[in-house]
Amino acid sequence: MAFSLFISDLHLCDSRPEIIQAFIQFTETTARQADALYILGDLFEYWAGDDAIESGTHQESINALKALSNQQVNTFFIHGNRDFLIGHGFAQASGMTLLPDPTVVDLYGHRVLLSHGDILCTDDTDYQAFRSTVRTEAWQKEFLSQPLDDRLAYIASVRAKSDAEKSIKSMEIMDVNTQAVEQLLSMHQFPTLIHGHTHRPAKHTHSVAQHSCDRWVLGDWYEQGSYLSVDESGFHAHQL
Ligand code: LP5
Ligand code: MN
Repeated sequence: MAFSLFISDLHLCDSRPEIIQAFIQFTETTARQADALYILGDLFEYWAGDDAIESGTHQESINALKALSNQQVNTFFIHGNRDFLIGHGFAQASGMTLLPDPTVVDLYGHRVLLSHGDILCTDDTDYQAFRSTVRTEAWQKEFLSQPLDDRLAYIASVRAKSDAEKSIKSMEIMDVNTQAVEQLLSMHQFPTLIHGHTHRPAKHTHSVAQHSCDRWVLGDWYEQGSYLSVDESGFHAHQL
């Protein structure tokens, strides 16, 4: 039966080579059988700009994605909060198609709304303020004009600050806001929502204006890979 796959929050980085290998293996096995693979953000621990590819950054993973798209599997990417600087250079090297956040797709008779999920964390006002700055074209243009080493140093300081702030934020603040979820669901005529970001894999059901909408939260790949599939019969969660 034809199917498509969804993953997010792999946080690939050289310090976790086993996750890189798990991902590559996934692209060579399960994903190869699919019609499409949707990566819903935070594929990488951080992304400093597409010019980093030239220095060999993530070459193996990019090659694996390219091989997958050469095998006629459609591959799509939605930006995460850690790899929002992924651009056309990456898209070209990996064969992936970049999609806006959120995006609605029709798959085997199911209407599906795809997002990284960070836009739904509206209670995290410090993060949302940070996000609205770094997602502007002007900020990104200025940032990307700096030498790669300077960018990497800046990213290290932002990561440290983010970790420090996260340690004192409550779990509720860092989760999605129910009202934001339900607003998004009604804005898009009550689809099934799939997102990542919170690293709290689950299936939730929201009752919105007399519609019942499922919300699937994808898991991260820190300890073990996981993915969601969809086919004609519906949605299925899997562990690697
Ligand atoms: O990713 P996760 O789940 O750990 O945390 C997020 C939010 N944090 C972030 C920051 C990223 O983790 C790290 C940066 C990634 C690299 C991006 C590359 C290019 C950009 C260059 C740098 C801008 O997204 C975290 C949320 C959490 O999700 C849950 O939703 O809470 O948000 C924060 O903690 C952000 C803080 O609240 C605000 C950070 C302000 C930083 C300001 C810059 C200070 C510079 C320091 C100089 C000394
Ligand atoms: Mn994220």
